[in-house]
Order: sequence, then C-alpha cells, then structure tokens
Amino acid sequence: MPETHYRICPLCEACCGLEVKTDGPKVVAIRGADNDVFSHGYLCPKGVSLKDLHEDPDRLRRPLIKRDGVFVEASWDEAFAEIERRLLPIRREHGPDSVALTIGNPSAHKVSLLAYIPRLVKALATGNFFSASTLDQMPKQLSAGLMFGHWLSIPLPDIERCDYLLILGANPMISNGSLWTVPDYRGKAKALRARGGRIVVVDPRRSETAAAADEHLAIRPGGDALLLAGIAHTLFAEDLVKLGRLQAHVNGLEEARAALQPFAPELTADGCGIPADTQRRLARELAAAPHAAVYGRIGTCTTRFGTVNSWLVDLINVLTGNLDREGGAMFAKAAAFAPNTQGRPGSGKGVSTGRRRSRVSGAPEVFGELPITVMAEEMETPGPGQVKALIAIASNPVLSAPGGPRIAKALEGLDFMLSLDIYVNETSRHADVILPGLSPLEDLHFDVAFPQLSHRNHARISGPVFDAAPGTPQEWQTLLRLCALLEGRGLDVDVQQLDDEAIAADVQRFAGDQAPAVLAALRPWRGPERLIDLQLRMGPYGDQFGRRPEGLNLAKVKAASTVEGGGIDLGALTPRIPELLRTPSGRIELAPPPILADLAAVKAQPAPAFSLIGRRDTRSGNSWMHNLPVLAKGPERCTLLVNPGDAERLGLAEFARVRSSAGALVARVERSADMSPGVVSLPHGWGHGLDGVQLGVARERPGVNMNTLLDDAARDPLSGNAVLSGVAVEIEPA
Ligand SMILES: Nc1nc2c(c(=O)[nH]1)N[C@H]1C(S)=C(S)[C@@H](COP(=O)(O)OP(=O)(O)OC[C@H]3O[C@@H](n4cnc5c(=O)[nH]c(N)nc54)[C@H](O)[C@@H]3O)O[C@H]1N2
Ligand SMILES: Nc1nc2c(c(=O)[nH]1)N[C@H]1C(S)=C(S)[C@@H](COP(=O)(O)OP(=O)(O)OC[C@H]3O[C@@H](n4cnc5c(=O)[nH]c(N)nc54)[C@H](O)[C@@H]3O)O[C@H]1N2
Ligand code: SF4
Ligand SMILES: [Mo]
Repeated sequence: MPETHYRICPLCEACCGLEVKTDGPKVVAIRGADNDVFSHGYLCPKGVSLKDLHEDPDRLRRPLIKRDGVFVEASWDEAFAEIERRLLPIRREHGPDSVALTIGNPSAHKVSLLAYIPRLVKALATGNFFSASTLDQMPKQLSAGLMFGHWLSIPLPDIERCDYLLILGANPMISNGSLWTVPDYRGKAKALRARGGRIVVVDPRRSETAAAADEHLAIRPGGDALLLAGIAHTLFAEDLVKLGRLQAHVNGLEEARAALQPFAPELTADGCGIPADTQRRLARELAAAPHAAVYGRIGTCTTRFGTVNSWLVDLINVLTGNLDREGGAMFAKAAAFAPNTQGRPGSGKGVSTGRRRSRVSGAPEVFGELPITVMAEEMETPGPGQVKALIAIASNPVLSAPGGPRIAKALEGLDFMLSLDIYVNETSRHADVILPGLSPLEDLHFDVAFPQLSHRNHARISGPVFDAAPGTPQEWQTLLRLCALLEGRGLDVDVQQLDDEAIAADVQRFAGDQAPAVLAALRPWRGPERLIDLQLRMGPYGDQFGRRPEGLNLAKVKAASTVEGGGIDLGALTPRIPELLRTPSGRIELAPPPILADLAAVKAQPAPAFSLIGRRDTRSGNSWMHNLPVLAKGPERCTLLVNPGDAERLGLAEFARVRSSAGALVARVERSADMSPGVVSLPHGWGHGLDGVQLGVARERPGVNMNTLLDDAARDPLSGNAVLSGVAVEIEPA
C-alpha cells in the first residue's frame, strides 16, 4: 500500500520538512513537504539521499566486535559484554580521565543522541571530552557566552525583513546555513535583493553565495579580524554609533572604543586586502541601512582569531543599532530545550572557561571541552592521566580533524575503543566494538538545537517512517545501557527503568514539589518523547501543565506535524533583550576582557606563497555521505581549485603536489577564476582509501584528506578551535 509520511531531514542545519512516499518496505520518492510551516517545500539533493542511506548495504545493522583484527557481527548482549569486559577495568585501574569521549556532528541532529549524551558525560566524568565544536563553532559560542551570558544565545540575520546583509566566511547557498537555520537561503536572498536590499559577501573565493550577491570582496584568508576591526573603528571615528534601544542594556562601550582605536582602515587594509575606502563605505552602509545584519561563519571561526571575529560581528550589530531589532541580527525563541528561556530572565551566572587545562599542552577547557586537536597527544603521551580508551559517537576525526594520520596511529595504540557509528569508516575501523544507530527513516526526529538558531520560530516533530528490525535499540537506549555499565549496574538492566529514573531527576530539578504531578502528566510518553513533552510544556509557548491550556504540548505538536500540517509556526523573531540575557551584570558585555586582550594581538601577517582554504559542495556532508550513489555520481569533487593565472605560472597540468609544514599530498587540479591569486582550495572529508574502510561506493573515488596538510597545534587560544583555513602551502606540478 503506498503511503505518504512527513519527515524532518536530519542531514544539515536547514531542518527541511520532507514528504517520503513508501510502498511497503520501499522508499518510492522523497520531496520537499509543501505544507511544512518552516521550509515550505524546499529540499536539496541530500534530502533525497535518505533513500540511499536507508538502503545502503554498507550501513551497519548489527553490532561488530573485532576478533583477531577482523570485525565479526555480534548480538547486542555480546557487544555490551565485550564493553564491560574490556572498558571497565581500564577505567577502574587508570581513573575516569583515562576514557576519552568524542562527539561528532550528526549528534547535533538526533534527539536520541543530543538529549542523552549529557547523561553519558555525567556517568563517564572524564576530563577528556572532545567534540566537533572545536573544529567549528566554539569561537561563536564563546563570544556569545561572554557577551550575552549563554553560549546558545547566538544572534542570526532576520533575513525576511533585512535589507542589508554582510556575510563573511559563509556559503549558505551550498551549506544551507549554519548557526542560522534558514532553508532556501537562495530564495530568501533573491527576495531581499528584489525588495531593493543589498548583500555583500566577504570570501577569498568567489563562492556561490558571493556570485549571487551584489558585491564580492576577496579578502586575504585570515584577514577578517583586521577588516571587522577597521569597520568597527570607523563606526566610532565617524560618530556612526547609535545603540538605540540597547543603550540602557550595554556595558563596556568606552572600553571597546579604546581597544579599536589602533585599527584605522588605512592601517588594516594591507593585512586584509580590503582597501580603506571600502572598509569605511561598509561601515557607513551598515550604519545607514534601515535594517542590516552582519553574519560570519566557518571562514571566520576556523582561524587564529575566531573568537575575536565572532565578537566583532556582534559588536558591529550592536553599534549600528541592529542587534535584537526587526530585520537585524536577532535571537530565536525556541519552544523547547532553550537555556535562554529557562531560569530567571535578565541575568545569570554568565560563562567561564579555563577551569582546568589539558595535561600535555595546557589548553584551557571551554564549556567542559578540550580542543579535539589535543586528543592524539593525550593518547600518545605516557604518564598519569593518559588516555587509554575512547568512546567515539558519530565522530570521524581521522578525516575531519587536522593531523588525521597522527590520530589514526594514536587510536591504534589505545587499549580499547568503542564507536557508536553507522559505518566501518576511517575512524570506526580502529574500534574494538561498533554499536550502530538506526537509519534516519527508522528514527523519531525532533530538533533540540536548531530551533534556537532558526530565522523564524516553529515547533515540529516527525515520527519513524519504518519500524526498526526487532531487537534493535534506538541510540538513546544504547546510551542509557552504557551509562548503567559505567555506573557499575552490570549488563542485566531494564532500560525503561533507567529512563524513568533519569526523567524523575530532571523533573525534580525543574518542578520541585510539583514533581509528582508533572511526572503523572508525562505518563503517556517514554524516552525522548517524554523529555520533549516536558520541555515543550514548560517552555515559553507551553501549556505549563494546564496553567495555560491553549499552550503547546507534545500531543499538539504531533497532531500538527503531518503531511497535511507540517508543524506549528510560532511567528517571526521578536526582540528579546533584556529578557534573554544571562550575564551577571544583566547587560550585554561589549568588551569582554579576554577578547580585548586577544584583539591587541591582531596584526598583519606576511602573505605566504599560497594560502589553503576549504570548501563544501552540495552533494557532500562533511566526511560521511560519499557512499550514497545519488550523491556520489557526477564530476570529481575532491579537486584543488587554483586561479588560472597561478596554474599557468606554475605550469600545473592534471595534478599538483601540495606541501605544508604538516604534510603533503597530490591532488587533481581544477582551474577556477573564482579563486583569488595566491589562494587554493580543497574540500574536507575526503580520503576514503585507507585500509579497512568498508565503504564500497566512496572507495571508488576516495579523494585526498586535506586535513593532513593542517597543523594540529594551530588553534584560536581563547576557544581552542582548530585553524582550518588560511594555511601556508607550496604548490608544484605532480
Ligand atoms: N579542513 C576542514 N576540516 C573540517 C571542516 C572544514 O571546514 N575544513 N569542518 C569541520 C566541521 S564544521 C565539522 S562539524 C566537522 C565534522 O566532523 P565529524 O564530527 O567527525 O562529523 P562527520 O564528518 O560528519 O562524521 C560523522 C560520523 O558520524 C557517523 N554517523 C552518521 N549518522 C549517524 C547516526 O545516525 N548515528 C551514529 N552513531 N553515527 C552516525 C558517520 O558514519 C561518521 O563516522 O568537520 C570539521 N572538519
Ligand atoms: N553541502 C554541505 N552542506 C553542509 C556541510 C557540508 O559538508 N556539505 N557541512 C555542514 C556543517 S558541519 C557546517 S559547520 C556548515 C558550515 O557552513 P558555512 O559556514 O556556510 O561553510 P562553508 O560552505 O565551508 O563556507 C565557508 C566559506 O568561508 C570561506 N573562507 C575560507 N577562509 C576564509 C577567511 O579567512 N575569511 C573569510 N571571510 N572567508 C573564508 C570559504 O571560501 C567558504 O566559502 O555547513 C553545513 N552544511
Ligand atoms: S538543505 Fe539540509 S535539511 Fe534540507 S534537504 Fe538538504 S540536507 Fe536536508
Ligand atoms: Mo560543522
């Protein structure tokens, strides 16, 4: 019987609502759900690939245990017994820090993982906690935490009401947005320009987003701090600062002014490659536009001054009166799980970092995490506190982090490694046990993180399209079982009971003496659904367990999230300051001391012969979607983009050797007039040709791992984020 299902796509931050047509156990078609209140029918080729992912014969369906170097299928009970036998003695003998944890990108898209990983973190109690955040957005989290009091209070462009958008280091036309959940950026950008607005894109490459904008400024890689400081300097120098409503809610304006004094555009121009008069013009245009927003992403985060950049972006939004104003850079108000809607409104504890440091390099902890680029050295370096075992959840650092070969070697040296993953890939091939997750089509989907970053407020949920094979646990059940093992409760646990205990503790924290009544009200639900119901009902739109009967609860959101309904629209973003703030002062901190101290270190760097930058393409998702036929077809994508003049001068033909201080590789050359002279680009997430990788499709065109060229010691010292862009390389024909 043909059936039509509604399903939210878990493959990127756009969170599109999809319509999945099935016939029995087969997926017949996937398209955008026209009735989705948020994505209105938009989808990209990756959404369609959920069919291939579901059917992929290489996708793991059963646990694997490595015996004599070879993976063999095992039952879930056997796999947990192996974990108990091998992992627990290591922890007992060497202490909690000896077991590291690393969390990868897909975790952010799965309620089954994201809502339950905190329980594992607590049970493990390890100081060696790593994630993809330090390859990505940690600088933005830190600047937002220092300025607004919580690391998830991140402003994003209100694109539908904005008429001047300055984008730095982001390519939403391809990435579909990041820390900015904005399905169909292309359509929204077009509409912005059609109503007379203007988009300016700052990028060393004429990216797809730059090509579709009014103006492209080819910055020198790593030059954003100079450019942004030049703009902020001009706002002060030309008396263009107008805080408007925010006047009463800021601290540190004079400190910020003084710190930016040395950055006159005439002095920053050479270092960033953007002429002084252009910098001044940008400042004036931002100040004059009725509704303007500055947005910076990966290209601004993954550099030495990632935190300074992230702060400058929001500082400029404040100085031009555009922060928290319609059409400017605003804050979402999520229906559930949003820390900035919980606790006392208007002030809070704020954030702190550096409460401890990594053992080998002394890198400071940020929000409980250490930089993922210190993970290998913590495994390699003997002594008390050495990492002897690893739990990797949806994480592929061998391809996604700098120094992949070093990481692979360090993993080989571990006494035990457990992967929660759906493939035997570059990282999980090193595991002793692999526990698979489900196909997304077998999974419940509710976005925990991205409604906190969405350009419009909404509440949606989607249920499984297919039942999982009998006896296959959902990932939250796997995590709870792991927690029980670590807590010494053994193998024979009742997962349902573990879940009941966990929720009871949550409810106690939230509801105090109302806890028994709240627990009773949640009774129809189990697992993540119960957590979601709790969060929705206590959230800013919630029914408050009956005190606001017209409010939201899970049953209502479910009923509205169907092929016919596509969720609940909660409206355009609304101003949230001061209510959102959780700084101790109850104000926006414009001049956080650690950031001002690092700003003083910003200066022009000598230009290398060539700078290497990254890129993403439509049919990729970091390191793991290259095994899906619908995405893998078409021209080769792992190519080195080189400016045609540079290619000519170097005499490059089909292949080039790329060398850095960290490594070397040979890549296929693609000449591109979109590249600035002296800048070359390679995508990340490739290099599938390693021994033991069981990815039949991806191995046919494995590509090369650009992260072998990156130095794992290069970090933003404030956030611990890796430097992934603007790396000096030499190029020669090969
Ligand atoms: N040079 C360079 N490197 C980069 C970047 C860059 O721009 N340039 N970008 C960085 C960024 S932003 C990020 S986020 C990281 C991403 O790097 P990672 O966090 O390592 O994420 P992925 O590469 O997406 O790998 C995801 C892993 O999760 C597995 N997986 C997929 N779905 C599931 C599931 O449902 N359950 C489980 N348990 N596992 C699953 C996949 O098989 C894969 O092993 O890469 C970073 N690396
Ligand atoms: N199709 C696809 N979509 C994805 C992903 C994917 O792998 N494929 N990954 C997802 C993930 S995990 C993330 S975090 C997001 C990231 O989403 P985005 O932040 O939009 O990431 P990119 O597409 O890598 O765009 C970064 C841009 O920064 C530019 N850049 C590089 N160095 C510099 C610099 O020094 N200064 C400036 N101003 N620009 C610079 C690059 O040329 C590039 O165009 O994308 C997500 N969406
Ligand atoms: S844009 Fe992102 S969320 Fe939308 S269909 Fe593509 S991968 Fe899925
Ligand atoms: Mo990312």
